[in-house]
Formats: sequence, structure tokens, C-alpha cells
Amino acid sequence: MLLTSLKNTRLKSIVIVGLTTICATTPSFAAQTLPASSNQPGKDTRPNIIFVMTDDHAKQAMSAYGGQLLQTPNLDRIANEGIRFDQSFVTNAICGPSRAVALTGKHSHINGVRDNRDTFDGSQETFPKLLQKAGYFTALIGKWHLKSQPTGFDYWKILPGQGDYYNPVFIDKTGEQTHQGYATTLITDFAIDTLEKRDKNQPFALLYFHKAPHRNWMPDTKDLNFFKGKQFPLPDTFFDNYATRGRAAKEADMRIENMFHSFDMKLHLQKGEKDDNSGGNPGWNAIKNWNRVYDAFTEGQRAAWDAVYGPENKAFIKADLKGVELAIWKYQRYIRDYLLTVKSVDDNFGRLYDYLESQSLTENTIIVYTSDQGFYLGEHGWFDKRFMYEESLGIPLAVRFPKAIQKGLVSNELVMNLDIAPTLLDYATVAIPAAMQGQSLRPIIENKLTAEQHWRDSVYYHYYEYPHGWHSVHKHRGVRTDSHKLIHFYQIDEWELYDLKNDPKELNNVYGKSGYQSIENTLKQELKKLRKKYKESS
Ligand code: SGN
Ligand code: CA
Repeated sequence: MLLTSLKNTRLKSIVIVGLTTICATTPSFAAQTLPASSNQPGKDTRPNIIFVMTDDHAKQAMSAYGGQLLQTPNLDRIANEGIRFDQSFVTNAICGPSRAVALTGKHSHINGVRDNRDTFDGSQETFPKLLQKAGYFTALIGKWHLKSQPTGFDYWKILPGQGDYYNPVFIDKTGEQTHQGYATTLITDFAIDTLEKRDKNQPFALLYFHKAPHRNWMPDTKDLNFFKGKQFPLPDTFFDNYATRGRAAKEADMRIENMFHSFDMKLHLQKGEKDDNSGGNPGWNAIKNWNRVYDAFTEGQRAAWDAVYGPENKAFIKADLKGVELAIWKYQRYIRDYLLTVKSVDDNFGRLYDYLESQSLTENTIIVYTSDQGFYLGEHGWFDKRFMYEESLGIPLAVRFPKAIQKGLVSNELVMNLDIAPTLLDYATVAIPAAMQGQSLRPIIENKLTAEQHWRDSVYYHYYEYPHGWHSVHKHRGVRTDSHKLIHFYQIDEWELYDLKNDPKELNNVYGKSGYQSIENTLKQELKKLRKKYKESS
């Protein structure tokens, strides 16, 4: 049944957006244009790589995915001039683990980073290391969050841990320095500078990894009035009470009404007032952390910030909102601030793109765009991620490489962040290690997958961070196919099953309901098969 349903979708899985983009000419494929190795005499024409990753950027906030909340013309360009993946997923929706998967092409239980408390073992094989060995100049700029020092990079400059939005500390091989400015802009400045200073005879692979739009969503002061006066529509599922779900959704601590008044909402509490909305990690001092980032502003930044937040905060205090009204106010502030941090990513990516254009680098450079996981923008009443539900499981994934990609492709194949490393190695003509668990996306990217070729029936997911840390989401593993999703919260032995075609918002858990026995059994078998395939025994 699984296979049949997949074969039926295969034929529909690639579509081309917009009549004007349907070309009469056959696209030229990279394989025909790339030399085998950098050891060949003459100019090295292997493609450059720019891997753009944001932190917590939901597809709903990218206009190429039909998101209405904000226009992201620069990021959209990657999708519109290349390929957009509509069913792209992470294996474990949390930062450190997701980055480790992207670097290694291996699931968390193999690469050793199961949750944000784990330290990445930098002695293991990664795609940047392999590219470096193959003669690429490799660089990493921005958020790293893997605790150990980066390995496999000729140059790196990273934020410590989560990093700060304003006047952040960066670390490089020489030590720590504080840089005045806004993180997204600084990361872009450093990325451009790195490209400018590189040895131009070598191909390059740049990992351009943003902190934004991670909590606590502090926009750039120059963007603060961009949405002035705008009210955003509430998502349909904002008031979800998880009626058909089990304990996990009910016990998670990530509802918007519980966001911190200080750190998240940017309100200045009076002396003695407590910010005891738990917001995800009891014991964490939100007021102290808000004061720390607010105190880090320069005078000019603080004046610009206060000019906008000051009067708004005053009006909020006066209104003394409660209950639903308070939750809606919090949503409005959250979504505005979140979107503004995305806007800055988009503007800055545009700046990097302009640089590439000025250097004639837009044709022979593969640009991959993704986020370390999806995010809840008020759906189910939540912020944050972690769950295997669609909003956090799904990621934006787009690839631009004019030499190989027919403009405007859209794929519905089930793809994963696990596939990024093998794909980039493939394009660099570096052998993909057998131990990598992902698959090169090249046949999809080049629109060469035929009806007979088998891609993938399902994706495997495993989230581990419980009970430690933030947001109290129970451990779970699961399987998602094109049409269904089965989740097992194994420590509390609760199952959930969703019929994604009839219930795309996952409001109706049908596990154990009549008529679903057969799909339930099929998916349980599939889960077993995937655990075996990926060598997961624990
Ligand atoms: C911080 C956030 C959490 C978030 C984790 C993990 N709290 O701890 O809300 O879930 O990061 O995010 S904060 O108030 O300190 O911002 S991740 O993307 O790095 O995995
Ligand atoms: Ca993240």
C-alpha cells in the first residue's frame, strides 16, 4: 500500500512553477561540466557552495512557500530560480542535533548529538572536512552551537552558544571579540569579507549560518517601524486544546500565553515584580537575561529601540489585558518581532547575493537554503519546535544552481536534512562515504528521477530532549509517509496517528480508531524497518 501510494505521487512530484519558467531547452547538467578533481591542470571549475542556514525559520514565514506573513524576495530567489522542496524534513527538530545531521549526513544516534546538551565529536567525518581534503576553501560564519571547536574549516568565526542579536561576541581561532552592530548584518559582513579574502584559485564552500530568527526575536532597530500598526491574523489552530492528542501536547510548555513578559515580550518589569510565566525552563531567570541583552545596547540603539517599544509598552500596561486578550497581544508582539528578524535575514542574504553577482559568482555557485528546523508561529497555540508535528518537522529547503537546475522546479519527494551532505559532496565530485545515511538529491534536483526509480517511502524522526532543558516535550520517534504520520511517545507509551491528506493540520489523532488498523500496522512495520536500516537499536 505504501509503495503504491508513493508510485502514484512520483509522477506528480515535480512540477514547474509559472508558465514563463517552462523552458524549451534541455537544462545542462552539472555532471557534464564539472572536472573530476582539483588536481587537474588548468582552472578548477568545480562549483562553489554557499550553504545558508537560519535558526528556527518556519516555512510559513517564507513567501516562496506561499507564506502571507512577510515577503522574502531574496530567499525566494533561491527557490524560484532553482528548486523548492515541499516535503523536506528534519530528523530531530532541535538546533545542535540538526546541525550535526547536516554536517555528517547521519542520524543523531550515530553522530552522537541527540540533544542540545551533547557535544559534537569533531573528529568524525563531515562534508566540510571532505571538501577541504578535496581542495575546497572551507569557511563557517555565524551560529554553530555544537560546543566543540569547529573542524574541517580553513576559516571560522562563530557565535558562542546561541549568541546575541546586539553587539555580539564572536569567537575565531584568535579568541573572543565583541563586535558592535546587529548579528545578522555582522554575520553577512564577515561572510562577504571571507569570500573577498579567499584564494580565488580554489573553489569555496561557505557555511553562512544565521542566529535569526531564534528566540528572543530582537529586530534590527532600522526595521522596527516596518509593520507599524499591522495586526496579524491568528492561525486557525491558535486555540487548540489538544482534545484528541495524548499527554505530550498537553504537558509541553511552549504556549504563547506563557511567554516571558520580560525576555520575550520586552517589557521592563518593576522592581520586585516576578516573571513567573515558565515559558519553558523553570528556574531560568528571564528578567536577568532580558536586562543583560538590553544593557548591551549602545546609547543610539537603545534610543531607537525605546522610541518604538516605550510607548507600546506603556499602552499595554495601561490596558491591563487578561486571558484571551492578553494571549492575542502576546501573539502580535511575538509574530511581529519574529518576522522582522526574518526580514533582516532576507535583506542581508540579498546583500550577499549582490556581492556574488558583482564577482560573477552566481552561475557556478550552488546555493542551498534551509533552517535547522521549522517553528510554531502560533499554530496549536505554540512557539518553539521539537514535536514531530508538521510545523516543526518541516523545513524550507531550496537549491539554486543554474548550471543544473531547470528554473522553478517544485518537488514533493520526501527529503531530509540528512540528504544535504551527500548532495553537496556529489556536486563537488567527492565520493559520498558509504556510512552517510542520506541520499544525494541530485537526481531530483536535475529532474532525472523516472517513474521506475525509487526514491524514499518514508522519513524517520527521533526527538530526545526530555526531561532536561526547555519546553517539556516528551521523547518520541515516528515515521511520516506522503499521506500519514505515526508517532510513538515511547516513555509514556502513547501513540498518535494522523491522516495528513484529510487532516493536514493534525487536529484529529486517529490512532486506534476504526478504519485505521491496516495503516497503523503498515506504519509500525515501516518504523521497525527504518530503525533497522538506520542502525538504531536503543
Ligand atoms: C533557548 C530558548 C528555548 C529554545 C532553546 C533551543 N530559550 O534555550 O526556547 O527551545 O534555546 O533552541 S531562550 O529563552 O534562552 O531563548 S535551539 O534552536 O537552539 O535548539
Ligand atoms: Ca533552532
